[in-house]
Amino acid sequence: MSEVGTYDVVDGIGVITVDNPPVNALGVKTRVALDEGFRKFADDPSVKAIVLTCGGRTFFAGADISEFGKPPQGPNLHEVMALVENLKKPVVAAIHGTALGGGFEVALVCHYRIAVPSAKVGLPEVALGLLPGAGGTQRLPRIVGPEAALDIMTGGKPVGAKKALEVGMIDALATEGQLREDGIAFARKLLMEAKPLQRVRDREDKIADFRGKPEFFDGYLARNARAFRGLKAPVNITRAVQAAVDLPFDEGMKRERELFLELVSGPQSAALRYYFFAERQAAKIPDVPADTPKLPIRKVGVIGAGTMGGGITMNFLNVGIPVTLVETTQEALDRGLKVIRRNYEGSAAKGRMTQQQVEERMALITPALSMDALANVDLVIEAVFEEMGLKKEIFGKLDKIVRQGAILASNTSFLDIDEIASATSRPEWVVGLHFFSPANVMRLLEVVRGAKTSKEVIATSMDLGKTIGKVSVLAGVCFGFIANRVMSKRSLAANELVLRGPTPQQIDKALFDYGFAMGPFAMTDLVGLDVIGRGSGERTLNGDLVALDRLGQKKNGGYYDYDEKRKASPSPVAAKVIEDFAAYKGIERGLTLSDEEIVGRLLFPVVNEGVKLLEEGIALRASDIDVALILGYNWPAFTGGPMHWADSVGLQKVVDSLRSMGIEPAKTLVERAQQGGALAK
Ligand code: T1G
Repeated sequence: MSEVGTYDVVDGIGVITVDNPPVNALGVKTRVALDEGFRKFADDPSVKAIVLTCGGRTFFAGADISEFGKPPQGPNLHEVMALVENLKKPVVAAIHGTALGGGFEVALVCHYRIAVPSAKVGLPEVALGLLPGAGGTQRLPRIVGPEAALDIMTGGKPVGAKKALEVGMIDALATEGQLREDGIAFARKLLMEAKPLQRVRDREDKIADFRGKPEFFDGYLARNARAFRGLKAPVNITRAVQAAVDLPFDEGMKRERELFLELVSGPQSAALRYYFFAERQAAKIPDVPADTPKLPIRKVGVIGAGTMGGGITMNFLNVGIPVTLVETTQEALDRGLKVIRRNYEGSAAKGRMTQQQVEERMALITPALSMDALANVDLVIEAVFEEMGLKKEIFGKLDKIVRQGAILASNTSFLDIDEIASATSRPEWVVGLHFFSPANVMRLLEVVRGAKTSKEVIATSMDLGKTIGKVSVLAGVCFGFIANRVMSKRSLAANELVLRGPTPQQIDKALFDYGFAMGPFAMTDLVGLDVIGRGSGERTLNGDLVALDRLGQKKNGGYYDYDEKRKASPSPVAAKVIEDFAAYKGIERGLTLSDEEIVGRLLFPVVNEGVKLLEEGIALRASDIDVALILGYNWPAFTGGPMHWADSVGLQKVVDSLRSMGIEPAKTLVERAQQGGALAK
């Protein structure tokens, strides 16, 4: 008897309801419930049609990802789906919440699909390094056509119900709050119309024109080469859809299975499935229970309308939270407001929002020239120049102005939160909220916990990330917290290595081929050598280039030369500067390394610093470091992040390489290597 399925009959309509929290994943309990329910109604002559629906917050949200890699249990999903698809009675999927992955694939074996307007449907398996392996690549093209199907599956984004109706993913919209009744009514209407039943698998009209046209699929991959770079799943999805078009259904299903098994057994999917849970694990703070009270954040104050302050402000405007934006001069305020408006107008120009939404968001800003305007906000985020004296002065004033019970946060990217808190009488209300530039885009929010920060403030700050569409990662107080601290080791290693022989382009190419969007030298040229800084007074390689007025892409080139279209080419000038600086440092040149060795030289020190963060208690767990770097620095997610990647490389190899570079491996790293253990479970 199923623990999570209920089956009732309403005037000849069988209703199967599955309620398996938290998201009705298609784990063994859910599959048993489906198998039981459909067998029961298949054999019951009084049942003329069936409605499939779910309890709780959502229709099936996909296969149970935690079951992957474990021995299969209970009825096989494909068998249950075949049972449904071959019923001689109409089956209606009644969808709410997010019918994703295997969840939407189950809906595709039903004869019809209805959904409430707030529902979303989709096939996001690509985010797990997979393809829809329960027939999605074979059925979706049959109802929306191969072009739309490819975009839906390689993009992986959920599709809102209204759009889903337009493209044919669903057949009708239900009314919010009466999905079950509408499902029954829809089924009853089918019986009255007595239309012949058609299985999705038998529909050919949308795919016939693409049969025997490999050039369409090759062209799709060529057009998306940049977006799909390094990724296996989008390629396999494309080939599976090509099979759907060219092969009889059952053969297409076999091809889908082959392409799925290739992915599910590969390192990219293992890394992305690991990362799926890592993102959710980051929300769990051992000494701050999930039921810790969270403070309502209804009004926010932001101090500083520069690049960071403006980006931070937009996060709150985007979710309807008003912001009082404080600057010291009207000119600075106007400049900040102009940048925010320009960002929104840009989105509107791309059709991502309406002009009305632009105005609505801008109207949520209250510009102010005095911090007195922050007296009644729930949260203040300071985003001024990175100078401790200035920050302490501001927090001292905030302490006198802002109501008790408000959170006082600093967006500082490396300064000591405890020292900032010491400027107030309420250190338990002080926390770091470290956004990453561009703050309205990057999804990482480092929540920096001061020695006295209260648990309520931590709980509220962690939850705030989710509210504004980010992932919060808790960090302790140290220079650079998590992401900046570990990634500074990559910059250091790159600047060291380039003096020994490998060129900026060799180093950048090695990291580009590893999966980064660009390497450290191309990034420095993009950001600007003057912005990256000349170091604290001593002569640096960067400083020598800046001294030649080589500021990067924006002026005279930097590590590369640029043509008028900003196309980079190796720079003889930069090469000379590098040689001279190496001579000044007394460093011998002529080292030649393979790409793999370059990657190790730059990234193993990052792993080592990550282990030190764990030893110092700055990061709670290795997977938090992976989340921080993937979301804060675009570390390629298909590697799982530095710590998961180090496990896949082998910790002993990391230890040996560090030693060959003259870097002392962290104690825990050496121990784990000796034990044959792992850093990130
Ligand atoms: N399997 C197992 N656990 C899952 C899960 C899943 N598919 N989805 C969510 N959870 C857990 C999650 O770990 C968390 O647990 C809790 O549910 C709430 O999730 C054959 C092969 C549905 C939009 O990719 O996108 O089907 O931390 O915090 O923000 O072709 O979860 O509470 O212990 O994310 O409201 C395809 C993945 C699978 C959907 C809800 N499906 N899930 O978001 O809550 S592969 C997906 C999501 C597949 C088939 C293929 C989101 C959500 P805990 P949450 P949320």
